[in-house]
Amino acid sequence: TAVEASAVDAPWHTRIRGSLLLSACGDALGARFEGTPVVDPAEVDEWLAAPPDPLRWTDDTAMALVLADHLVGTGGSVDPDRLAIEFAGAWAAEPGRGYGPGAIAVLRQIHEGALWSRVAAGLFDGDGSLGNGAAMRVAPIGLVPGRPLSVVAAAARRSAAVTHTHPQAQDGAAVQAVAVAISARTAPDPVDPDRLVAQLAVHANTAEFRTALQRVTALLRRSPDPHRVAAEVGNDVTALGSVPAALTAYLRHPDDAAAAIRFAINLGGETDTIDAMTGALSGARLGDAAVPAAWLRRLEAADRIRDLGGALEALRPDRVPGG
Ligand code: R7I
Ligand code: MG
Repeated sequence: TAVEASAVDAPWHTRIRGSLLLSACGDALGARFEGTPVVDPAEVDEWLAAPPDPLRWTDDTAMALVLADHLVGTGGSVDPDRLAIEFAGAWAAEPGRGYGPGAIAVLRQIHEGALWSRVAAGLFDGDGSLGNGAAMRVAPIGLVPGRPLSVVAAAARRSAAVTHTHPQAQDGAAVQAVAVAISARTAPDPVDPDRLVAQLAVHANTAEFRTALQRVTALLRRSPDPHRVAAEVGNDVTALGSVPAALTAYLRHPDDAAAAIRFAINLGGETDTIDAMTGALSGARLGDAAVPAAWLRRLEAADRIRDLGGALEALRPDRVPGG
């Protein structure tokens, strides 16, 4: 229809803002159901129709905004030493946002003066965290204009490393950032799920992640309901158990932001983070006009998020001197 066509034809700058705003909405809306193994869809519908005011987001968005600010400050690249200190500062200022235990351990030590490179790799008996905390915050890297996808993936890994050194957490960040970048760049064509997932698999280094992405492709052919998606690709706090789930929720409703967000919450489990990642993808494709007004009006710090979107857009190569 004409309405759908214009929504999917959203200009670039509205897509950057749309991604940041819808991700924050998804985080805030999903937080209510975080840790609920099986959610009641009727309760979700009620909640989405009349969410509280203000709609308060969690660590996912807090860290994404730090990263967006960082990118604006550096001109679009990742400086891990600075980024680590900035993340730690945001945690210390607002420790009650719902940070994961591994993240808290790293951020506390960095805040006390430790080098990220000395602490992040030591987490979980030296495995490094495989939590979804690097993927949940990575969208702004995919929204920096004009970067080749390989550069997006590399920057995502660098941003992940300050807290998440496990290869699966790094894959989660790289795949989510590249997915956001592709979603922000490829309108107005209809989404081709097979093609998108294949493009993402190129940026996954671990066999586990590539297998999970193959599962997404197979699953989408069967138009799965949320229960089935959670059972087959997961809905948990790991990167492997949440990035493919968020991608699936987005691809079930690529042209309807509210439906994608609802689908992600109905997965249950780690709803705030899965919803934040789904929102980042959906908003990147559809632009800020697709963010439901009832959510946007209530969203905590919506003006700051919008301004950050504008500042990221200003990094467009043709607007940066020498860029
Ligand atoms: O990844 P992280 O920042 O957590 C993000 C999640 C998001 O959903 C937020 O909204 C918040 O709710 O938490 O924090 P981490 O503590 O590094 O990782 C999350 C969890 O993953 C850990 O608390 C562990 O339960 C698990 N985990 C691991 N378990 C075993 N072995 C992470 N790494 C390992 C591991 O190597
Ligand atoms: Mg959270």
